[in-house]
Amino acid sequence: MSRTQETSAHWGTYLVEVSADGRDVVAARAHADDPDAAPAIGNVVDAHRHRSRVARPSVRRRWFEGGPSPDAGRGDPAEEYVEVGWDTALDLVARELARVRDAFGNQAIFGGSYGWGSAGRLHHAQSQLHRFLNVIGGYTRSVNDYSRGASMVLLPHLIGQRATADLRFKPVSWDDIARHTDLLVSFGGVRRSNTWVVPGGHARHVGSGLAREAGRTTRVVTLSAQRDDAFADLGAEWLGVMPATDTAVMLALVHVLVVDGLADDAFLATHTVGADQVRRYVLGEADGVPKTPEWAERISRTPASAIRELAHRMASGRTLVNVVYSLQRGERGEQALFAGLTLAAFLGQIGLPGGGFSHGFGSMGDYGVGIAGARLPTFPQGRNPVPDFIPCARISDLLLRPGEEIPYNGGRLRLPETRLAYWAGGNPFHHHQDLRRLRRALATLDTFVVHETHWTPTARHADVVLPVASTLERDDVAAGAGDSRLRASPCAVTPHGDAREELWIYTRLATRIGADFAEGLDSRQWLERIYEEWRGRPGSPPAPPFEEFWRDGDVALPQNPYRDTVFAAFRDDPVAHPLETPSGRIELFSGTVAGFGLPDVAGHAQWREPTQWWGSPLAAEFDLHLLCNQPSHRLHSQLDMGAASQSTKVAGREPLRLHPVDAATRGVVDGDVVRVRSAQGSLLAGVVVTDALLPGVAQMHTGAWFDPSAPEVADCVNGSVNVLTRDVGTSTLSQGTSGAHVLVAVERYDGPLPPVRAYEPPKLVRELAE
Ligand SMILES: Nc1nc2c(c(=O)[nH]1)N[C@H]1C(S)=C(S)[C@@H](COP(=O)(O)OP(=O)(O)OC[C@H]3O[C@@H](n4cnc5c(=O)[nH]c(N)nc54)[C@H](O)[C@@H]3O)O[C@H]1N2
Ligand SMILES: Nc1nc2c(c(=O)[nH]1)N[C@H]1C(S)=C(S)[C@@H](COP(=O)(O)OP(=O)(O)OC[C@H]3O[C@@H](n4cnc5c(=O)[nH]c(N)nc54)[C@H](O)[C@@H]3O)O[C@H]1N2
Ligand SMILES: [Mo]
Repeated sequence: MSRTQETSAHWGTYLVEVSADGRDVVAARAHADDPDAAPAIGNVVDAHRHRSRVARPSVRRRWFEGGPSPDAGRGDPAEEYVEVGWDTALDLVARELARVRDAFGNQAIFGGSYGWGSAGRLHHAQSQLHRFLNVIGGYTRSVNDYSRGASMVLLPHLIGQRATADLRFKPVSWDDIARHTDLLVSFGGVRRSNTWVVPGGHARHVGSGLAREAGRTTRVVTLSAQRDDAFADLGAEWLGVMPATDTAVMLALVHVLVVDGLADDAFLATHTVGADQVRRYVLGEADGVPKTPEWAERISRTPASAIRELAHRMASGRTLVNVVYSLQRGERGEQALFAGLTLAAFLGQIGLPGGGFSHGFGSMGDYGVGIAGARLPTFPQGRNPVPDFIPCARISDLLLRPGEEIPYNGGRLRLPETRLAYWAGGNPFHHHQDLRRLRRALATLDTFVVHETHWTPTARHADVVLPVASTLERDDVAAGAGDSRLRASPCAVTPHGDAREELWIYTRLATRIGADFAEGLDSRQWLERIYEEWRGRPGSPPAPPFEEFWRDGDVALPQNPYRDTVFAAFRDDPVAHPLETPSGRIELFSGTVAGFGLPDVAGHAQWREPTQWWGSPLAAEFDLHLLCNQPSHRLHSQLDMGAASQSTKVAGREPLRLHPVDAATRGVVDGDVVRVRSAQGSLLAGVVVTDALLPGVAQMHTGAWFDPSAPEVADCVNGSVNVLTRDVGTSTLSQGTSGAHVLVAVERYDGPLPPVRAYEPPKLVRELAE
């Protein structure tokens, strides 16, 4: 008899059916009461016992035999791994950590380990690793994320820390939009598929339903290069804009507001600083170029008449300006955010219900739910005494430019020399840009240790791979921001092969290095401890003792809608409730940022040409603008071998969407294989022809597993977009990722088709002594 139980992932809470022997997941399905379950659930069964699971601790043979050393062979598909027992593996890793620490210092260990891992609160891979590295003396860390790398640095200068946090955790609700907003103007789409994901997962996916409701009463305009960015039920009007050019459109909208007398001068005078500099800039007094709709059309291809009309519509009622994350995930990405905030300020509605500015509507499923996030149980990470850090997207720079300095947020960061990198819960060969460069960067290490469930491309670059138990193989608790329930996510099946919980691994590694990781507790005791600590904290919701919670399977979280935002109070009285900026107001001109004297970011929003846009000189050779956005049928690269993700593939590889005109000029049709080239690298993809794109724009999702097995054909034969993208910071201010965009050339590929080998494990040999 099989049994069915609940489990939780970033793509939601769902049910798994487990075989009678407790070994296999035989089915995975949505909860009956989940109104919009994620298709990613359909990947779970195949991925769980896939041959790409890591079964035993594995050591790259050349490292095993030759010892720690820089090695350009890392990631070579021909590299062999030696499977060893846990004692051998733990001895090797402990000895190497101690060597690096003692010979070079703890800053020579990079433990940033960016990545989403899995949803549980205890087995949170990064927290576990950080605690471990802290107890052995610390590590070089990373800050910010790949999602909002530019926003996280820029916004605090413009609106202060607390208002920045509100934009993320107390955004306007769909309910307020339905009730108050006449017009929602979204730069970048409100994609239904992106709302399937919430960090920590949600008990039910209510976001798209709320959005649909709001769409009944609120007019929605999306500006995007893709018509189907906004989901159909929203009934949005589509305005085409070439990627990476929104800033020009936003500035032109401000221009119209100014010259047609539609700007809210009273609000600008009392609640902002810098409106004059913006006015001078959009009128062309500063640089001789008035930022008219006609000027913007030449940059964005958005019709000037549509821009002019939109400005008038925006000024005629309650309007919300939304900028999704992707706009700032590119070179000069700060500017779109800065200009979007500036536009909202000129409309004068910031702080009004359903009006003003939002950032990230449609980017994650927790936006718009409108429920204050309850505090959740957390695994304590301890303290890191090492001061060194990098913005997370500067990982290749860290390894390739030791001893150099890079500009960051007005200061300069020294890049320490790194000997060992330790990654758990992330897949840099999914998330980072310019994978050929990343490969060169990793070649500089003495040692690369990776904890993984699967033989991901990152694991295949590691010297030591330790197999970890998946979410389905351990007890945990899960919830996301604004969630309705804190849920037990009990172990469903026995671990694959010799896989172990990370807590088990770190406990033993720490002991070998003479440190204490777990304070004598096993993972079940830790689970109880973080739950009880949470329950006992002032401000936590009423919750039963752990045993009762575990038996019941969940506890309700308070569902309090919030209204008390920083912006609402600031709007009412900017003197009594100033923002945490130098002026206390919204800084449309930031003296702080201007004072940094950066070559690429000024004190106010500006149109700054990136290298990756259709008007750049590069476009002569690379004549299509490729959007590299989030996949609908998986989370990033996770479970890409599963049925749901594979169902989206074309010719067995990641699909590339092309406009019919662009397909015709290249002589390709649906189902063809193409070679896609950028200045950085090349890949194979399967073609989908659609008129949902603007001509000149192509689109691929991130997350196909990097497959370097046929370099004579392409750098990746499976379609990982990050072989194409450019590894350069958004700007010298924030140093975020530029992964959202890249210019490419596309041609039909008629040669012999290499097989996709991304989901095969490497050649494994057993250590003879074991
Ligand atoms: N070109 C381009 N690149 C992008 C983006 C883009 O838009 N365009 N988006 C960026 C963004 S916003 C993000 S957030 C990143 C996402 O990048 P990542 O978060 O690195 O991507 P994931 O595929 O989620 O990688 C998580 C890895 O953790 C592993 N894992 C799961 N659970 C556990 C666990 O318990 N322990 C351990 N040790 N491992 C576990 C999974 O097998 C998987 O390999 O990608 C970024 N990269
Ligand atoms: N199903 C699923 N959902 C996810 C994720 C996932 O992996 N799978 N990942 C989650 C994560 S970690 C994050 S950070 C969020 C990311 O959330 P977003 O950054 O909002 O998501 P993207 O899909 O990268 O981009 C959204 C849309 O923006 C448009 N776009 C891109 N560049 C431009 C531009 O320059 N101008 C305009 N106007 N539009 C542009 C693209 O058409 C794209 O479809 O998604 C989350 N949601
Ligand atoms: Mo993200």
